[in-house]
Amino acid sequence: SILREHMETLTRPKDFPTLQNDTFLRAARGEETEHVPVWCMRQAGRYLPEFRESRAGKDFFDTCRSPESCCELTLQPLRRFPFDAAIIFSDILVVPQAMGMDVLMVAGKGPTFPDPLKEPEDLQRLRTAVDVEKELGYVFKAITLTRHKIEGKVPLIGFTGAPWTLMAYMIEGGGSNTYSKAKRWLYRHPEASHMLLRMLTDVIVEYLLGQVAAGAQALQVFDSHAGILGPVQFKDFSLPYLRDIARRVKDKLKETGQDVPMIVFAKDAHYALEDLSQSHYEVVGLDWTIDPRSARERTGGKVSLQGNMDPCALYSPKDRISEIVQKMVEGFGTRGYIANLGHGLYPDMDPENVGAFVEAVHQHSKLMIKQI
Ligand code: 1CP
Repeated sequence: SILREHMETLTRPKDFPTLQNDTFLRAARGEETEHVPVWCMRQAGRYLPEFRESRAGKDFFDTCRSPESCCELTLQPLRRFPFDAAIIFSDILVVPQAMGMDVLMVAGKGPTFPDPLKEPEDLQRLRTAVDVEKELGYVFKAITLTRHKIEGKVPLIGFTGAPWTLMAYMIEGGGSNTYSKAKRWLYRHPEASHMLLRMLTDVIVEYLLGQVAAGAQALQVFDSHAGILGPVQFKDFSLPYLRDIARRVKDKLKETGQDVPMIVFAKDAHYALEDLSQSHYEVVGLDWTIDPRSARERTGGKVSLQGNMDPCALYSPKDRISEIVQKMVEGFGTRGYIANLGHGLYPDMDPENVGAFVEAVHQHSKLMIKQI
């Protein structure tokens, strides 16, 4: 273990402050903890008045390109709530930007691609060899700065969009109800679709490795639009790339003795739970449409689970939130479990209820662990 400590010193990139609360990392690896760790997707978001103030009048992607702003926005929720992890403020759409596409944030509409991919010929507009350090170095800087400023309080999570989810945005040009333009590619242009998914996968692997080198202590892959695919298309157009990402990132990290837990969150893809639990990710994130006990059964103790309270449950009174949390924690069990919502917080949510959620997870899980 002295050797192990020595190895850790050698590979520690930038002399970061010592981690004080590693509950989230231990739960990700299925180890024992004193309480169930908790964080929220979109915890750095518009439900916080200080977030709205910091973001006011500034372009969204300009904010993403400012390491100081990203650091401040990442830290804001930690000042209010005893979350067990932080997620770097950024967006999944910085990857299509790095590949040469324009993406604007339009107020009231969300992210918009003025010139989306329409036909396979349009793939020629994408950069073939993306210099990830040059195009996305601002994210790496934000991570390094935040890892220092977090002062070892909790681990810092890096993230990316999954290939299918990013492909969907690049073809749709923004959010969509049906994703029929992107799905049209899958049926009509399967080879071009696979080519695009491979291009995205290559950039994503480099991007995640860069995030770890910069200081990210865990990685989450968001396949937010997995649910629009059925089981057959998911197996063909998403799962192989999700697996490839985890395999390649882990193999590369192993070369330098590093090991960072990876989380896959394929929203609304519970038809793929068995497959996802055998895809080299330590943690499978769950949306709220699946029952905790059945998720445990179907993943057979192979992975840790993360989730999955309906975000809208935060509209309940606080005592009701506590009851809902207790049921959820009982359903998942306290080992190999990271509490979270089944998707991100909404802008109209009451920060006090977010606090009640975090407190309920800690309180109920501490009691349950003592009773074991
Ligand atoms: O001005 C604003 O603040 C706009 C709201 C916002 C925020 C706070 C957007 C626009 N992005 C973000 C930050 C963000 N995006 C984070 C930060 C860290 C945190 O969670 O605290 C993360 C992890 C993301 C990831 C992201 N962006 C996803 C995956 C997660 C998910 O919600 O499924 C997706 C799909 C996006 C695209 C995106 N960015 C923003 C919006 C409104 C959307 C969704 C658009 C749509 O599909 O309609």
